[in-house]
Amino acid sequence: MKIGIICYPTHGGSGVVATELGKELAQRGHTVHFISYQLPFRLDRYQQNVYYHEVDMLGYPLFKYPPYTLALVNKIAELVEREGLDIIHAHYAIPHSFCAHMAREILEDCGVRVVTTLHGTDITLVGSDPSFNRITRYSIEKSDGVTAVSESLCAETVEKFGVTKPVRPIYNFINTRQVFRLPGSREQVGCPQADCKVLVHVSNFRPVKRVPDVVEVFARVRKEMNAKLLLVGDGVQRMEAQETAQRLQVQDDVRFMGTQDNIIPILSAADLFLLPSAKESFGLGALEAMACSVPVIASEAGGLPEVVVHGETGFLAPVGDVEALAGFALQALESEEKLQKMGEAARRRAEDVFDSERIVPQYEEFYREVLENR
Ligand code: GMT
Repeated sequence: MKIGIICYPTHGGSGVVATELGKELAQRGHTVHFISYQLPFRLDRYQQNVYYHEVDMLGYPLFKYPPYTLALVNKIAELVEREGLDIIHAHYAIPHSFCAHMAREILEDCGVRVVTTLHGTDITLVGSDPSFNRITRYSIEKSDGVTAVSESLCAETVEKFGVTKPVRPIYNFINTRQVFRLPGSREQVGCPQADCKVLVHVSNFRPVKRVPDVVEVFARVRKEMNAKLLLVGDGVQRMEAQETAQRLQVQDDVRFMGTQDNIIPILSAADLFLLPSAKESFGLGALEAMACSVPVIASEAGGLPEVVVHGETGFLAPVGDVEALAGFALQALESEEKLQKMGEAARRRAEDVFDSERIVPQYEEFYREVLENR
């Protein structure tokens, strides 16, 4: 198949999933054309069957807001025509799915099919806002196929938008042959002592991630044992997290590592991964941690209970309940044996349920169904 993938190029989960999907599809012999405003950061080396098309933008003083979406529509239409794309796969409803529909409108009867994958915030935050609500609903209803990254997000989409279009759950995935716990990582992150526990959080530090809660949980753990917290990422909650660390007097044990392209060595140094989000359609960071044999302490939000099995691969607690989250963290850290057992269960779940070998064929099958219904 010839597939066009429209995605965000940044460190967010939707862009990562879109890029990894494109690379996996290309390996399976499909031709994949990525369309974005910048080279997706995971597209860092040449791969056969993979092409990248940057959206060209004319800057002009008249434009207070440069009309990126119009340039994107133009680029999609151009590519569908020139490359004869079978599928445009839009990751994130706003604006990618809408732009795909507009491009098809321009081309008239070109036969290209539009598949939209919903990632979470496009439904729970952005798409639900009155400023985008109608075009989000339109984009879903007009798609030839719609997927969402968890059962929870499928249900929320139907509930929030009242759409009649079926939404197929296809979980996020990870290539467990490429992602696994790397030896020697404790030394690399500067925590070589075996008695020092390492807790890790990775996110974009937006309010939905509740980064100060991460610090609150850590401070309770730190009271009981020698431990370090590695915070990976950056965003609006950084200051608040720093202030929380100062207030709770754990600042010397909290390290702000900034945004990182490769988090595997950091995850490989972790004893626990913390993800206390207010909302989370899936929680790709949690899956990445699990692939590195790290148990996850997370909130019960959204799709997280579909990823983390409470008491087996980690623990889940209500959103904002830092006491409960800390209690579970301490429970997991109780003994080396328990920690190792949970880490192994986490890795097994990543392999058995979320491996790319299991999930990518579901997308291929979905494309075929959509093309057959032409
Ligand atoms: O988590 C973010 O804020 C980034 C966002 C994105 O769209 O890049 O992540 C969403 O998509 C990821 C990939 O499908 C999911 O793993 C995240 O759970 C989801 N984030 C939220 O629902 C808050």
